Amino acid sequence: MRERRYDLNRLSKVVSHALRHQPWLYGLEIDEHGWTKVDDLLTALRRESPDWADVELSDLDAMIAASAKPRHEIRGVRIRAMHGHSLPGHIRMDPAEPPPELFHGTSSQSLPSILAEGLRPQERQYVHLSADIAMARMVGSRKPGTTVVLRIDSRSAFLTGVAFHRTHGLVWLADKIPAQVIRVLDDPGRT
Ligand code: HQG
Repeated sequence: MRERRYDLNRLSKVVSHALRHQPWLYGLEIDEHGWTKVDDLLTALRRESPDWADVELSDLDAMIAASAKPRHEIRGVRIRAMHGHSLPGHIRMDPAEPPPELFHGTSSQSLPSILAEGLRPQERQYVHLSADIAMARMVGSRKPGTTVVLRIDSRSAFLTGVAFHRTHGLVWLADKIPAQVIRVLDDPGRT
């Protein structure tokens, strides 16, 4: 096997940017389920940086394998981002019944608005929820201010008609989360 030459984290960030946010900058077409051709992505990456002139499928496989959190999925000749999209429109995801509770990490600065109007997708296509508290805390810690973890009664939300989508075991998507099913964890420092 070829010796790994790439910064896989950097590669992952650029792939995410291309597949989630601005595929047109890379000459990519994303279909309604989020897929694009691996060959087209490789062509775009080779153009993107001289460092990636020889990038190939095995490097994308290595990038996916190296990520602690699943972000990209390759199926046959296609690749897609599994969550995070901000493209105009909505990537179609299969609806699924969520686990009874899910979590969301955010900043204390956003709390009053979230408790008043619920969770909204903001710049992304969907609200992103974490399957466990540790991941929610990590997501929240990326925002400025004190991290707050919210517990979502996803069973109640589901029963009242909120659509959920499973991307992989760790991240769930929803169109919105009503304020009534959101609770602030008593001790956000505890896992
Ligand atoms: C907040 C990463 C005020 C929300 C992560 C969040 C995730 C509100 C921010 C994925 C609000 C949006 C997405 C309301 C929501 N009023 N603020 N009504 N409703 N917000 O970055 O969930 O590592 O778009 O709490 O792991 O932080 O990149 O979403 O703070 O899964 O693969 O508005 O991105 O995945 O922020 O993160 P974001 P997010 P990757």
